[in-house]
Amino acid sequence: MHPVKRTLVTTALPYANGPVHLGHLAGVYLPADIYVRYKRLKGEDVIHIGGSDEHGVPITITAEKEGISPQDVVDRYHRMNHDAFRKCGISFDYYGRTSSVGHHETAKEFFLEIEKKGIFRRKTEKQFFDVEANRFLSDRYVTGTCPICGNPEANGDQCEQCGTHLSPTELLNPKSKLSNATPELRDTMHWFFPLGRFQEALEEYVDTHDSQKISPESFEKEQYSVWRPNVVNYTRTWLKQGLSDRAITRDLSWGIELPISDREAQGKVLYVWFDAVLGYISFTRQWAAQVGDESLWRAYWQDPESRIVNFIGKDNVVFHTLMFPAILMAWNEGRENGIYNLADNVPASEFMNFEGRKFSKSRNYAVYLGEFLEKFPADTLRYSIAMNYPENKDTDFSWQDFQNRTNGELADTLGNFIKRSVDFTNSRFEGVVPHACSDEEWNTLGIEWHETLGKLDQAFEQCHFREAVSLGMEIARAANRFLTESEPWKVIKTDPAAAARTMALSLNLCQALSVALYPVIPDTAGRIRSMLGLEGSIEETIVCGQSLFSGLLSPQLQQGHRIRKQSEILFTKIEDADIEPELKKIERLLAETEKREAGAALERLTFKPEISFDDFQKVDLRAATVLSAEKVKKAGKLLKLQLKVGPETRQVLAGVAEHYSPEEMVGKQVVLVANLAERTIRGEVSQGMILAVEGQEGKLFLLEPSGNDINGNQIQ
Ligand code: B3M
Ligand code: ZN
Repeated sequence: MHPVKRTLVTTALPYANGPVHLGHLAGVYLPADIYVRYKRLKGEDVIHIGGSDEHGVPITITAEKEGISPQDVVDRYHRMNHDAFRKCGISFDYYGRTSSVGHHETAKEFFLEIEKKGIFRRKTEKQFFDVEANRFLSDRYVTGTCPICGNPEANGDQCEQCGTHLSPTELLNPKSKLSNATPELRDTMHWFFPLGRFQEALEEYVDTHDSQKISPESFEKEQYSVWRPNVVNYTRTWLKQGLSDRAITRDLSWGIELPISDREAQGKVLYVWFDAVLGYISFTRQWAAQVGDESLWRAYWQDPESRIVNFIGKDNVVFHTLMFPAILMAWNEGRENGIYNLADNVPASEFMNFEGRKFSKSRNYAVYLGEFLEKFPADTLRYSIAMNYPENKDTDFSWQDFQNRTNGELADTLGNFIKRSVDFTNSRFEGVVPHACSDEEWNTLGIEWHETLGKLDQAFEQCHFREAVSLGMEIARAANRFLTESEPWKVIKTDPAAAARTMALSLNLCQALSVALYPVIPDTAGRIRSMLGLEGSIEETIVCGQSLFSGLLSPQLQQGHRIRKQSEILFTKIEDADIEPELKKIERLLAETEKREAGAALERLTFKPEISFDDFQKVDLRAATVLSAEKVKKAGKLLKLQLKVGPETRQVLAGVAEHYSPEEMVGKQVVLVANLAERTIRGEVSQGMILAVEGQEGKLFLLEPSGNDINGNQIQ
């Protein structure tokens, strides 16, 4: 690989609106930490920058719910998450906060620069306004009935029941979450970032990271900058649809105020995603100030030979591959210096599920990192999770797997080997390395060091963390096998020199393992070193420009080196009784979910309040015939129907695409609610509604009146 001058690793900034759980750890923070620790071991210049995302509507909603200030909310979760990461050994060089003054300054600087260049567009749009609360409502503050599935508690941006993305104006019976009042539509002006203006430049940027587009000649050089297929695909889907203007301001009081005095800017803040991605920059600046070299951050962001890697989850892809790069392009435009680099790689993970189900904060179906670490050591978790790293498909964390890996792989294989090596050397060789190992002997252990090292390097560099950690564990297995098969406890009676050779090689293997497994189990690696009587921690041994990894190629412990007298148990086995309460908890949560679902079913049996005959008479139901049907773009559940109703043709959008194909629909007779006020969904007009009934597992059945010549007739 061509040498990289320096690497800046960033991790997605978790919202300071709740505790991070194991899913977050698995997708973003652990892989990033493994990656930076590996780079440090290699003596490379690398920094890891992360922090809390402290703006956004969910935070203000939490604050209002609890009757505290948004600052209180973010203070609580920033501290909690930072602590949990520390306990888990996630080694940030800097962990910042987007509510910090420094971050606000950076974000304002970017806004002003882009504003000054005239790149933003100002547009007036209609938005819901809560008259009682006297403020505009962002999407999340509006709730109402989903026009697709009828869920009465859909959010203004999405219906949780059917998953459809909505805009608040599409909701039926919209209500303000603040006052429960019906909001009214009012004009409001916002700043828009014209993503489309950067379409071509972004396409070129993506091309340079797409394995399909990189020329074979440069592939060797670029292979570590190739994006994963999921990252390229998500990004291309957006590019194909054509990029449009994105509003980057919101009518809110919590966030970064616009740094201009125009009247229209009053009461507005930057959209959370616009400021959050800039957090990577402001935190690097804060880090530089902290290490006493104010301008050092530029080396990581603006030296073309530096490399940036953004670790994120799959739901954050386009913000990092389109939005953030476009913001940087806007900044860079027309500049001679102070030009920012774009990310070289964006390793986005899939999701890790928990006992077969998705982690869900709202249902409290999660294991929070801080809580976990109160019961079990960080390294056992880091190891299990690394072995379940959701690199290119969703994976699953289960307590059983955690117990098996801890007991079988960490305790029985690794821990046992280290302890046996140290104990036997202490009892039979007075605690000193009893033999000078040669490179030849090192190469008779059944481990192809050169090959293994090459593979390890590749695996780490390409973020194949499961493979990298497995390779490390392979060394432990080989070591364990070597010691067991050499039987020094027997051989010592007849051939003490052979036993001495075995023990010297074993101790050297312990040292090699402390290096190879350091990225994933750093605390254990340090404990192995100290048992081996090695001075200083691994971190202290690291020298910039020198690879500790290449030390694996030959034995490092000299004959006569004294190890520590006492060994220790590296991993305590996990008993069934230890995980039993956790399994019980899952059972309870699942039972609660079932109960909730049963409750919802019962609710379905409850009839709506009585109406008068006159009320019913107001509804105009008609027999209609489907003339044509087609799918609606970006709305997987919708079919656009043309209906014949007597002399008229009506267009109706119906949420039945998952139950009926367009072909099946054509020719059907259906029941149309003909006098329902017209509305617009996904930019398409819907003039009425057709009736259906729900069956098992949400399956929909259309009401199909049968009879000859009934088209257009009233249903009574
Ligand atoms: N806070 C979303 C999330 O936690 C967001 C990431 C920001 S990265 C700049 O999923
Ligand atoms: Zn819905």
